[in-house]
Amino acid sequence: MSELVQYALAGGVAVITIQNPPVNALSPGVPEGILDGLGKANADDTVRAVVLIGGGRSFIAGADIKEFGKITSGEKKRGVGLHPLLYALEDSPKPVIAAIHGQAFGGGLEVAMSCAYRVAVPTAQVGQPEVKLGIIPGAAGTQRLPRLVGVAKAVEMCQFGNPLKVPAAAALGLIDRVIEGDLLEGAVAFAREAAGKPFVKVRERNGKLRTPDANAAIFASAREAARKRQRGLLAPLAAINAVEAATRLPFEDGVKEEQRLFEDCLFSTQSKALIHVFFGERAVAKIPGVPSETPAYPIRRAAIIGAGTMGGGIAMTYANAGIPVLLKEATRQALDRGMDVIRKNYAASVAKGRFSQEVMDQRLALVTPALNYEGFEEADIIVEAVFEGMALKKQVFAEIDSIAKPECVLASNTSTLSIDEIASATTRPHMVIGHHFFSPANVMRLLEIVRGKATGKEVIATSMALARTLGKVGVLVGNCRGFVGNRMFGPYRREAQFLVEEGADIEAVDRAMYDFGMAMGPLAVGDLAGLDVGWRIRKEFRHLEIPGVRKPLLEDRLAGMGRFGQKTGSGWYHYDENRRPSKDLIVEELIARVREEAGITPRHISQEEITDRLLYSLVNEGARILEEGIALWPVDIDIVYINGYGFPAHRGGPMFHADTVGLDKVLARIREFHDRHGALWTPAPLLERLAREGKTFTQEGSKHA
Ligand code: 3H9
Repeated sequence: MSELVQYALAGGVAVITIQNPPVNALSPGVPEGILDGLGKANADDTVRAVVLIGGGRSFIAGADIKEFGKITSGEKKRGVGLHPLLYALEDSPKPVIAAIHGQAFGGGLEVAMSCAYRVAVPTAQVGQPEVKLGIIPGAAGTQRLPRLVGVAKAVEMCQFGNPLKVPAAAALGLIDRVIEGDLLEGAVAFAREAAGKPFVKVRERNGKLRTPDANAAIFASAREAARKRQRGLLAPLAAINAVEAATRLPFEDGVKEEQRLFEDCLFSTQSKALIHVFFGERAVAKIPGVPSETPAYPIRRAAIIGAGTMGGGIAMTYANAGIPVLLKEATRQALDRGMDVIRKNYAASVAKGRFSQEVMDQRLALVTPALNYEGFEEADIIVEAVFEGMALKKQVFAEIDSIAKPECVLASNTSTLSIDEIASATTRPHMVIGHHFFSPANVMRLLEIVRGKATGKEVIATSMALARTLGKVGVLVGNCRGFVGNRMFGPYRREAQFLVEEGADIEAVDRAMYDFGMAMGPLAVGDLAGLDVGWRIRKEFRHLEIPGVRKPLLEDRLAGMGRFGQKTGSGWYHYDENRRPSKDLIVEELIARVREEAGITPRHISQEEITDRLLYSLVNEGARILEEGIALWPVDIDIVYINGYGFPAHRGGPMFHADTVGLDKVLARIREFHDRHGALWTPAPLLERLAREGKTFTQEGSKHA
C-alpha cells in the first residue's frame, strides 16, 4: 500500500483510509493507493463491502491543484486521470461506501459519486468548485452529478461552484444516509446492511436526465445567468455545455466531451490566473519574520471611533463575526445617523433574504453606540475611522493611548496617511498598525494591514488572524502614502483624467475597463467613493507636489463645484433618484473649458490606448512598490487589487496580467508613453530588469512559494 492510503478490516468490511494531509487532495499516489486497497478488498473472500474514508479533517478536497501548473507548463505529462479508479470503484462487485466529513470537493465528489453509496456527517460539504479555478469537473462530475441530483441542480453546482451542505445534498439524493454519530462506525454499519444487496451504478441511472426539450429552459437560463453574473468567464459556459452533453449523449461519449472542454479550460490563461489567485490568497498569510507560531492577542471586544461610512461598515464587520463593538461618535446627531445607516443596511439584507430578522437583531445588539470613551479600557482593539486628516488622527491616538489597556491593538483605518506619524502620537508605537478597510467595509474582502516601523510582530500576527475571523483577506503592506492599493490607484485615476482631458469620452474610459473585466470604470468608481475624498487627501499632500509635473485638473474642479459623486447626485455623471448615471452637459462644458485653459487640442483616443495607459500605470507603480518593499511579493499586489479594487480575478491581478502580456511588451508600451507624456511614465527599474532578463513578476515572486 502507498503511505498515503491505509487499509484495515472491520468485521467483514474493508476500510480504506486516505492520509494525505492537510485536505486529502488526490496527489500522485492517492488514486493508486485507493485502487490497491480496492483490489485487496475484492480479492479477500471475508470482505463483503468497502468503506472509503478520509483521515484528518476532510474526505477529499479534490485533485491536487499544484499538479495542474506542472501539466500546463509541460513539466509533467497528463496521465490517464482519475477514470480508471472511478470505473474500478463503480464496477466493484462489492459495494463501496464513501464516508464523507469535511469536504468532498471536485475530484473528491467525483470519487464519491463513483461509489455505490455515499454517507456523510451533517456538517460536511459537497461540491464541484472547479469553476472557481477556471476549469470544470474533469473526472465525469458533469456526467454523474445530473444523474444523482437532476439537471437543474447539477448545472447550478458546476456553473457556480458553490458547495452544498449535507442536509440539502441528502434531500437531493446525493447523500444516501446522514450519520449523526461516529462516521466510521455509521459507515461500517451501513456497509454491512448494503453487503450482498444489488445496487445500480450511478452512470447507469438515467432517470433524472429528462429529455432535451424538457431541459432547454434550464440551459437557456443558465447561459443567461453566466452572461450577466459571470461576465467574460470561459469555465461556467464550458460547465453548462458539459452537463448538457450528459443529457444528450451516452455516458462514455459525455465523458469524452467533458474531457475536451476540461482541457480547453485547463490550458486557458483564465485558469492559470485563477489558480494563481487560489494559492496567492493563501500565500499572503505567510509573512517572513512572523512565523505561524507567533503569539496573537485574543480579540474579544472591539471599539471604533467614527460612525461614518467606514466606521459603520467596520462595526458591522465585527458584529457579523460575533465580536461585540462600541461605536463612538462626537455628536448625538452623527451617532444616530451612523446607527440608522447600520440598521437600514441590515434590514436591506433581511429583505433580500440574506439572513433572518433574528440574525439581524443579534448582530445589531452587538453594536453599542457611544458618545464618550466609557468601556474603551476593556477593548482588545480600538479602530480609528475618523476623517482623513493627520492632525485629527494624532489627537484621537493621543486620547486612546491614555485609555486603552497595554495589550490593546490600536488600529487606524487611514487609507493614505503615515502610520509612523500617527503612532508617534502614542507612547506605544509597537501596538499601532493600519487596518485599511475598503468601502463598503462589511462587503469588500480586502483588509490592507499596514506595518509601521515600530509595529510589533504580535500585532501583525493578531491582525492577520483577525482578518480571517472577520472573513477578510489580510495583506500585509508597508507604510508609504497610499500603501499598496491607493498608491497604485493614484496613477490609474490620474491617467483616467488625463485621457479625458486629451479627448476621450468619460464613458469610453469607463467602458474600456469594464470590458477588460473590472467591476467599474475608474471615473464611475470616483463617483461611487466620493470625489471629495481624493480632493481632501490632495489638499493634505499639496506641499509634496512637484512644480512643473502635470497634474490632473478635472476632479478638483468637479469637487470644487460640490459635485462629490453619487452621494450628491452628480460627479463625473449625473445620477437620477435610482443612482442611474447619464452624461451631464455641465461636465462636458467644464471639460471643454479646462482643455482650452490648458491649451489641449482634443484628439481621438483608441480603446487600446485607454486600456494600456490605465493598466500599465498600475503595473509600473506596482513594480516600484515591490522594489521599495512596500509589498512583499507581486502576488500580494494582485490579491489587493482583486479583493479591494474590482480587478477581475480571471486576469490574475495587475502583476500577473502583465506577465501574461509579456513584460517586454509592457515595457515597450510604457517607454512610448514616457516619450510622449514625460516623467510620470518613467519605467520602474524592476520592470526594466525583469524585461531585460526575460523574466516575469511571478518568477520574481516564486521565492514566496
Ligand atoms: C479538481 O478536483 C478537478 C477534478 O475535477 C479532477 C480533474 C482530473 N490541492 O484553504 P486552506 C492546500 S480541482 C492542493 O488554507 P481551509 C492549501 O493550499 C480541485 N492543495 O484550508 C493550503 O496549503 P498551505 C477542486 C490544496 O480549511 C492547505 O491545503 N477542489 C487543495 O480554509 C489548507 O487549505 C477545490 O477547488 C487542493 N485541492 O479550507 C478545493 N486544497 O497550508 C480547494 C487545499 O500550504 N480547497 N489545499 O497554505 C478549498 O476550497 C479549501 O482548501 C478547503 C479547506 C475548503 C478544502
